[in-house]
Order: sequence, then C-alpha cells, then structure tokens
Amino acid sequence: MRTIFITGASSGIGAACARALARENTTLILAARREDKLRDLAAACAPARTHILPLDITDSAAIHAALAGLPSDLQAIDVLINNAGGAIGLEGAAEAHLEDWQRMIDTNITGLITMTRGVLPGMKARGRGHIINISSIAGSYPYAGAAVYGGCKAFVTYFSLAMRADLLGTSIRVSNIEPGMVETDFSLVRFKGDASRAASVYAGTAPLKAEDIAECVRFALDAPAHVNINRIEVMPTMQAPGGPVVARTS
Ligand code: 8X3
Repeated sequence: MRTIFITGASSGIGAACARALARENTTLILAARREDKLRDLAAACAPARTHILPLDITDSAAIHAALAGLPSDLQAIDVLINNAGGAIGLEGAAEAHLEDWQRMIDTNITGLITMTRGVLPGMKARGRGHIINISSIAGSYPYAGAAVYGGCKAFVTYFSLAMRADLLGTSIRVSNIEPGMVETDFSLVRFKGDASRAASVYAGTAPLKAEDIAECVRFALDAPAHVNINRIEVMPTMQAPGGPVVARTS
C-alpha cells in the first residue's frame, strides 16, 4: 500500500495527479482549503482509498497539526506532491501589491518547505520516499510581472536540487516538475477572478492540460528505484522561452 499526500488537490494539477495516481493499492491524502471539492474528487478516485484533509497551506501550525493528526496507518507518507501554490497579480515590481507578494511567498515557499520539513524526517527514518515539487518554467525564464512568482519558483527549483544533495546516499528521491502554460484556474487566481482576462491568456493557443503534468508526475514516480528524475521542464508546443528584451528610444 502506497500513501501519497497531495497539496492543492482540489483542482487543476493537484486534482489531475490524484486521478492519475488513483490505484487500488494506493491511499491518497487530498489536502486543500475547499472541502466540498475534495469530496467530489475523492469520489472520482475510487478504487483508491482517500483521506480528505481541509488545509490552508499558508498556516504552518495547521500543517503541523494536520500531519500529527493523520490516522496512524497514514502517518508513513511514501510520496509528497507539493503542488499548492500559484501567482497573484501581474503588475510590474513598482506597482505590485506587497500583500500579493507576501501571499505568493507564503504559499509557494513557506507552505512548501513546511510540508517538506514535516514529512521528510519520517521518510528518512523509513529509508524510502519521493518528494515531487511542482515548480514552473517561470523559475528559469523571467518575464515581466513575475518577479516574485518566478522568484518563488526559482526557489522551489533550487530547493529540489539542493535536497537531492542533502539526501544523497539515501533512497529518497526528489523530482522538480517545471510546467509552462497550463490551462487551469491559475490565471483566474492570478487575475483575481477576472474571467475574461484569464480566458485571454489561453485564447488562440493550445496550452498544456493539468493531465499532461500529472503524466510527468506519474513518469517520475514510476521510474525504477535506481532512477531519480531530477527535473522535467515542459511547455506547450506553442510556447517558447522569449529571451532578453530590449527597450529602444527610436
Ligand atoms: C506558470 C507558467 O508560463 O504560465 O507557472 O507563467 S506560465
């Protein structure tokens, strides 16, 4: 029986991972703020056993309490998928709202490291485990309006690689998944509920689907034990790195 803990499981990439990994011999711990969405997802994940965990990833005390309060047969987490995170706002650095920046740091960085630090000692004691971090191409390719979002994802990418160094000599694997444009509620959240602006991000192109990223996660997880997929960078065919930009006066 394999126990998989997914943060941000209620929608998008997290929910797609849950559906892709739902197997008879798997228990999925589904964590997110929206309990009603988790209940719907749990029903869709049969025959996997599911455990619903309403959790705000920005609340470190709640993370510690949630991990400590897991049923005893679910304490041994085999796989942690750190998916919770996202972007808020696309204003330039001089115009962005400090509270949006803080919120992104709280979710993408503090939540992720708190979850990881909560789960990793148990993995180390058991001598097995796999941490999958959902980072972003924004961590490698800067673009205007993403100074803090991209900075957070650069942290996640570095954190993943540095943990590989920390865990060298153990059987614990760490994989960093770096998606480009994926059509989820990512843009709806980034634009604070502005549905038409969010839809315009994906209009006229063919973005990735959450299921494409779940496939990457499954690939990393299903690799033989002697294989560690360090990073998977994946973009839609219709997206590419833009490179440095230049301002001209004439
Ligand atoms: C989001 C990737 O390309 O939409 O993590 O900014 S992109």
